Amino acid sequence: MNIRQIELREIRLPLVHFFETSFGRTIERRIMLLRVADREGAEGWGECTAGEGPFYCEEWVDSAWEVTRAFLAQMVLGQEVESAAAVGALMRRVRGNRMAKAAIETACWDLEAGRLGVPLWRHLGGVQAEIPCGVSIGIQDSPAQLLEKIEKELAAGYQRIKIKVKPGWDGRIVEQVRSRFPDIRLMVDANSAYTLDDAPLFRALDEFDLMMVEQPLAFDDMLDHAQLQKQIRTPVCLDESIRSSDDARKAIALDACRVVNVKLGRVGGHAEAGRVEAVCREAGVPVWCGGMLESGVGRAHNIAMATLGGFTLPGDVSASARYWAEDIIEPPVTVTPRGTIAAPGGPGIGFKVRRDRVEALTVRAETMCA
Ligand code: OSB
Ligand code: MG
Repeated sequence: MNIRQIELREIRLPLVHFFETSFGRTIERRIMLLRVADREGAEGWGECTAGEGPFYCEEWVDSAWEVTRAFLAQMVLGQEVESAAAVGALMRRVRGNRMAKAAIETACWDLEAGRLGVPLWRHLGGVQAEIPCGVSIGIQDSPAQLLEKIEKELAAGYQRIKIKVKPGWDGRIVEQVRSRFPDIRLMVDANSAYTLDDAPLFRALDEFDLMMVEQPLAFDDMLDHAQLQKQIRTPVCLDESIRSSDDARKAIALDACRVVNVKLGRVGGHAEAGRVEAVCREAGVPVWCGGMLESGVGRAHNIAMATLGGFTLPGDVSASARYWAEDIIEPPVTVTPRGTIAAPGGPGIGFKVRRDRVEALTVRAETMCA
């Protein structure tokens, strides 16, 4: 593989409904898309999952754009590598910035699978032709609104409900949801909104039979999560804290988590995501695919990753229509009545990028060549 051209685009895409977490509310996404092309003109698409501000992690759209333009693109352009699996190593000198790196790396995987004429999910070693899906429901303006949303998602077939929590929107909300829906698969995600001082809250949540509690404590912590896990029955799931397969290995060794949320951007791309999956699978720790409010391109990459064997729990990858009035891929991602997404049969990511729509949504673009 030899990448000759990298094209960056920022698009603006308004969400159908605002999405609120403990770190803020998103109404419109700013998304960096990335297209790679080789000498023969084969192309691949990636999406940077950095958000509008450095709140989920240190990266955001503008930092990703800048580090790609000033450093990462030059490290990859014109370099002969054996396969997409080797692209990550070309960018090793740059520390962190994994979401920016993943945009390039995942685009290269799409290009490679496309050139081979095989679906990306098969090329990655995926074994599940259909993946189980859940939904992540943000903090709402009222409990009634939350209950209504849950009702609607269950009717659509989704296999598990995740609700966002934050101080003031936690114990009593979970209690209301559980009493209205006694038997559903339910979990909460705190996005690092608590400290060990809040252990009593999490002990109280044990009573509601949650599948797991996701990232309750600091984004860069493992020791306190291990302390918390000792005090509660509900499994702790780590999201923000797991940036590599080494992190996964250490978190498991510490018993800081019993479930892992894998996000392509957070770990730097498909190769590392595969290593996280392998470490967890070998340790008997189930994983699932997280989401970052992706457009169709990122969503398609998530679907491919989630077909790996260790992804045994329903993830946060759901239908395009839950986020966008009109997606940038064709066809949009849809969910079956049994709450699954079928892995696509076409080559590469298996969805066609709608160039006309991307063009219409673009607010800036930059192309770099070898
Ligand atoms: O913590 O999983 C998270 C969205 C933005 C930032 C962080 C998270 C999320 C989600 C949404 O939970 C998942 C999705 O539906 O894409
Ligand atoms: Mg999370």
